[in-house]
Amino acid sequence: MQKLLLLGVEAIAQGAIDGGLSGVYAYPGTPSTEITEYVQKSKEAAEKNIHKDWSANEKTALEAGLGMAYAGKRAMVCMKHVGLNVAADPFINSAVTGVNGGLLVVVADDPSMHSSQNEQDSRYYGRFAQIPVLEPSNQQEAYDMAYHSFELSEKFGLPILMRLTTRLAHSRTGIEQLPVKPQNETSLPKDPKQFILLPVIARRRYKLLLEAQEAILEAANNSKYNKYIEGADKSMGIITGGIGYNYLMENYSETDCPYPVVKVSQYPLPKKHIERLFGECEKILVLEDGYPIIEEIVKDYLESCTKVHGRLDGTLPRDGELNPDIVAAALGLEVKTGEDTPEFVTNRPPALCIGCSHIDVYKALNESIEQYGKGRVFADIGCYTLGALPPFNAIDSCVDMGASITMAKGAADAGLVPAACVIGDSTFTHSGMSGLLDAVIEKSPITVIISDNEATAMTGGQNSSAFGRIEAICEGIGVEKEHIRIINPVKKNHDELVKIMKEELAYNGVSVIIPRRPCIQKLSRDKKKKRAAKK
Ligand SMILES: Cc1ncc(C[n+]2csc(CCOP(=O)(O)OP(=O)(O)O)c2C)c(N)n1
Ligand code: SF4
Repeated sequence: MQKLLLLGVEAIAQGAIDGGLSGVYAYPGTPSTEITEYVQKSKEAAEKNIHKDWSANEKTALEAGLGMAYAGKRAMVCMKHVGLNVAADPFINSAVTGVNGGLLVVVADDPSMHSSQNEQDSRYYGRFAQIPVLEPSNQQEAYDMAYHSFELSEKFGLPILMRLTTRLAHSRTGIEQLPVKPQNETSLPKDPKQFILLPVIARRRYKLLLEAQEAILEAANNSKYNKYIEGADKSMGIITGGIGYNYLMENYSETDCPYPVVKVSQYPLPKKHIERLFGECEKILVLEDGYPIIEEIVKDYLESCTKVHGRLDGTLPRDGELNPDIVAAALGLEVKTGEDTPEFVTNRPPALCIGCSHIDVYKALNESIEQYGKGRVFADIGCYTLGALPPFNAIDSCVDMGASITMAKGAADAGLVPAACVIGDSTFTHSGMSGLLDAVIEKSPITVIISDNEATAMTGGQNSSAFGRIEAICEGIGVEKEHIRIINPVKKNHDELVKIMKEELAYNGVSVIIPRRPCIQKLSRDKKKKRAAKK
């Protein structure tokens, strides 16, 4: 079989395609976005008619993936870690319904928060849902796991969670492909009631999930991804998972690791290997990227708590991602520092692009709202979050997708009137719409600015589900037509935009202002694509 040079995320996409995928459902989010983009660009996926359009948010993506798995086909759902909070309801319930065709949920975590609001660890969600969790330690494993995950899912009749972290997602290596499998035929679940989670059925389904736990643990004990690796020096044993294993091996690239190692890449924890390690070694070092979940579990279920070292006792930093140097320090090895960074390499703070439409929106907003005083602009997540930085200093919050409208409503309820909020077009259809409905029902005095650049710009300019629909959605939700104001935010319209903003801030009810101008980066990328297509 040929070797392909792939990023970790691309390896997952190719593994899923080769493993019989019928549909990918996703909402973009770094570092997971390229899984879906790879399927979107794949000729093979197009020939096989694999579903690959973006979903409005992670919850709708997961539910659609579950629907495909209900119909007997193999589906993959992809998101970044915080997306799993949005999809948590169907995710946890999908472990109770179970699946018919295989369902793989891929979640990319971002320890050190390179492009995220937190560094939550999705392995907790897998444990919470009580389903098997896969965590690749390299790109080949990512490919193999995606390929085989559908069989595992169909064997247990449960969704499978695959968790990876940024460095694995975004580094590249050669991948050996496996023979391509056909897609499943459409079929109905054997138990026609299993997807109807009425309490009487849900209780029965939940018992089945609990009964499956022993077999799921046995599968982890015997998984080819989990290993006990012999080592002569028993003064220490090492438990490591995912990319932590890669970093460990990097420290012993010229010699064998002298300590016994348990490599964990399929959860629940392979108790068999861990008990052996505890029996043989004087102390235990846990190396894991993300939260100290392995460390917590082994401390809980094995007696000799004092011999476990890791993030919880300060042997490794409590937060941030792992790297080979942190691992070296924990192993007591010399930390080899690289060359000093040359002076001309300086940190470049993120900034809105010159010519970005959000700039004109913030210039007008700052001028319009000044008379009411500070602290009343609730924003959301997207390029426009950079309005928090100088020279704009225009926003006062950014919490999670959709929180701008709802927080403005709550602040207005508390008497902060007027309250304004800024949200992007993609974020609006992701999770802003339902908050707008709350505000309309209570006629809250808020001014909603949907800064529409006709793209999901922050994650690379993917199509936005809001495209061409925003004013119709707002009207449908019940915003009064005369308080839906649309304007092109360019310099020559600055005074007009300020006038509109002042009028709507003074209105005692819900108003929506839609400054609409395409993202210039997306525009220039689209132009290039068109030119290339003409050649
Ligand atoms: C729950 C969740 N899913 C995905 C993301 C990743 N993400 C951050 S901003 C954004 C979209 C922003 O698009 P839009 O609202 O249109 O604003 P723009 O960047 O175009 O200005 C996405 C997908 C996230 N932070 N949280
Ligand atoms: S990518 Fe687009 S939306 Fe983001 S800052 Fe640049 S121009 Fe603005």
